[in-house]
Amino acid sequence: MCDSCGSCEACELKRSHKAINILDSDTSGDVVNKYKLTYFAIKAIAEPIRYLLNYGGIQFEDVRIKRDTWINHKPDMPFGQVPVLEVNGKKVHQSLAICRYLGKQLKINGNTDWEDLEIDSMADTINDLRAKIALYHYETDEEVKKSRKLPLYVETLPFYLERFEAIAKSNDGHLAIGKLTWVDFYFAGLIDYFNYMLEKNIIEDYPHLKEVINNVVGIPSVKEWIERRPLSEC
Ligand SMILES: N[C@@H](CCC(=O)N[C@@H](CS)C(=O)NCC(=O)O)C(=O)O
Repeated sequence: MCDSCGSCEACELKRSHKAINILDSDTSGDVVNKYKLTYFAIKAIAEPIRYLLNYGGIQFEDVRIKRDTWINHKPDMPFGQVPVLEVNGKKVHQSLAICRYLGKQLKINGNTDWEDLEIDSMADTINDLRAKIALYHYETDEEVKKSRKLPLYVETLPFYLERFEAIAKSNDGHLAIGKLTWVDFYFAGLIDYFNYMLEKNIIEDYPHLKEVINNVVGIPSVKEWIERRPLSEC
């Protein structure tokens, strides 16, 4: 048992209490927060948020909209897209901003503005990589898609992954500031989506990136979520 490892039973308990305490309460002290996460029935860009909510012991309604009914829900979303997190009826969009917010709430952000900057810059870089992969994966013109494939696999991917690997190595199996932060959850939550879009395990040859993932998915509450979450292809 330890007080700060982040993954033992004592830490889990402390975290779930902390998650409840940090949330707003009404004047009687009763916890009133209701969390609802709306997305499609896939992991993709909502899964880092689901990991963080589970890590924090925060109960949430996991709403999974079917593609054929999406058109009915779209007008209800602040910018017509999902994921959308709703806290006591207040809606907020943008997956990265939501992860950052939960990271702060759960105290897995930086201790200084500079540390927050280091975490943010990694998160934005992961998001840049996501955009480049998506540009290839979602291209509908087969010729254009083909022309994007080689540069993506041979140049772009190694460019990012080699740098991520070096960062993970020098940060003791984390992507920033040498300890578990929300950007580790961001990467671990997105990795299945990356692998799906690229049809390969992109971190196969990167042991320190595997460590980053394992440091997240090995946390009991996250592990438990992975075991019970609905199956989805990406
Ligand atoms: N930058 C936004 C992107 C949101 C986004 O692209 N959502 C897609 C699903 S991954 C969506 O809602 N698509 C349906 C639509 O645009 O009608 C975020 O990270 O939350």
